[in-house]
Amino acid sequence: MNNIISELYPVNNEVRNAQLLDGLWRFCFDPEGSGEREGWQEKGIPGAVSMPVPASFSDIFTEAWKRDYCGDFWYETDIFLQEYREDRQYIIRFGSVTHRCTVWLNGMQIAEHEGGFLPVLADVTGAIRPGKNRLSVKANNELNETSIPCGATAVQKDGRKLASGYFDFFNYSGIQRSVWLEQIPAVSILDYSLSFELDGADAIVNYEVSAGGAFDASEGVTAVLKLTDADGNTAAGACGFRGSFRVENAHLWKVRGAYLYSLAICLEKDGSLLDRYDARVGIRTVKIDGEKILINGEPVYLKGFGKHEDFEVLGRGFNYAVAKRDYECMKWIGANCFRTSHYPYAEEWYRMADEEGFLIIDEVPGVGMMRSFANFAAAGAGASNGFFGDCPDVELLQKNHRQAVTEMILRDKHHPSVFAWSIFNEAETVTDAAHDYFAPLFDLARKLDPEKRPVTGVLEKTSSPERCKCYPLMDFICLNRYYGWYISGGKLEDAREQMVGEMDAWAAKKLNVPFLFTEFGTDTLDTLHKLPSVMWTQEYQQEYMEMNFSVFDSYPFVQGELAWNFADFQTGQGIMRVNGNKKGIFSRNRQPKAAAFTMKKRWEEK
Ligand code: EVA
Repeated sequence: MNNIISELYPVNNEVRNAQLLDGLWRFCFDPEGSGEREGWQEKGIPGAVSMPVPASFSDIFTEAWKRDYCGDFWYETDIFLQEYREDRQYIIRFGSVTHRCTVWLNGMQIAEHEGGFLPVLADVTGAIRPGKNRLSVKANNELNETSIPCGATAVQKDGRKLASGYFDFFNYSGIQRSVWLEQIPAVSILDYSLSFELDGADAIVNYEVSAGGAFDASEGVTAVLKLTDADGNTAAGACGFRGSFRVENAHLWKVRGAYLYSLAICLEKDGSLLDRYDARVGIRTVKIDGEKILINGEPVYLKGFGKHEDFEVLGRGFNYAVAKRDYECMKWIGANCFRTSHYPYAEEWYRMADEEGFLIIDEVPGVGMMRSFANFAAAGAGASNGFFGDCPDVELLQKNHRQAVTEMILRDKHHPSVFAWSIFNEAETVTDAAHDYFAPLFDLARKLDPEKRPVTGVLEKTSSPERCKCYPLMDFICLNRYYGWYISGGKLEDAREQMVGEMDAWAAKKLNVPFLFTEFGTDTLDTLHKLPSVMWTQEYQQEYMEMNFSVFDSYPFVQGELAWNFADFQTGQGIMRVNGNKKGIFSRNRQPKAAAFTMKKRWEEK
């Protein structure tokens, strides 16, 4: 765990410098897994080709074996440092490396990280030198039942490995997010936490700042905070490592009406500046009150999508233009929320959501905890298994899961957009072993979050009101349901009856918590029309949505609808997928299908 190095997003100011290392790196596969033994970290990688960073390597090549490659692979680049300063700390920060990596600088190991969707941090103070430095990364994208997401790795007849995820998205891999070299003061701000209370027109901001390096607070180092409004006027200030301050007539961050303050957090000694971190702050509160979700004390009905980081050629590589287009499409359709299904996204997504006023359910890669690549279908057919009872090393799995929850909350707790944490998607939840596995992870999330946001998990069909043992852990309940697709496909009236049957059973429990539909949808080809409709056509997707909406509207505890999926996305190959999952309301190139207009009409009125 990288808990000593700060997770704070890189900033540039008078004392901090963050240099992007993105661009064309050198790349090679290492199918024998022999690179480290052969000293590639010292000698350089053999037979390298150029590879864009950030991007998944998968859809860059034209050969199938490279797209489907599973095993070790290497990236390498040169970093040029003009001057080494003794009073600075040097940090290399990868937004993520999927799914695990070891990193060297000039042949010296500087980091090792498990988990493919959260930052990899390396303190290279002392290791980096003036002039040219070689940065080498050995990454690996195998899947197993002790890492998250879960899956299996098979060896094929030709000796090549093949990953099969217990999940429905392509196992995109590589350095998929930006890489930075940060230079920060030797005495530096490690972390800060904020929480908010509303008091009439004012807000009380409770804060805590932690600092590290060669310093001792008793030696006269102090934290000084200054909050500035969007017009550049000072709104509040405070001194000391913890405390609270009042913002008079606070301008609140609202859903689809964002307002961000700037917060300068400074470390000072005898009036001189040691470090400064520039944060953006959205003042808002989150609360669950009975069946309602309250933002700033007001109920909000969630409208939006489960998404993926996914696009042509880039794979899961972050790209500002694609992300911006997604926000524009979501605004056009009247959405206000999305879930980062099924892993924490690149941090730029959250920074943009803060600005655009979207709510986010932030999800760890706790997906595939059911031994089936298509549990949504298997479950529909009544299948289920006790994943946690016979997982090969449940303690190791839980350790990796705990690490992901910790790193996600440390990374994302500052975002006003993030209003809830999701601990799993469609895990097995029907055994006592599942409950015992998840309970400590829910506790951990509650403990780590200074704002005590709601914590949830996402339930598939087997997790029924009668059988699920994990819903009592959740602050609100998320259901993924495909009545009219995997169940009673093509028979929407039968589907409605079954769906109502299940909803009546939930209602009878009188849980007095909000419910969200976090997935519902139909595979739909953006080229296919038919009257009367049949499955896979755009007309069917519209009728399915209308049926679902009418059921949602008859249960007041349903407080949101996140359709599956925002856009079509790549999956592995199989008879259930036509070059990927086609449940998008938008096509993969972000154009609306017919149902988008149905949803726009509803969401603009709701
Ligand atoms: C689907 N169903 O069938 C989706 C999957 C998703 O892509 C699910 O949570 O239940 C899963 O990953 O299209």
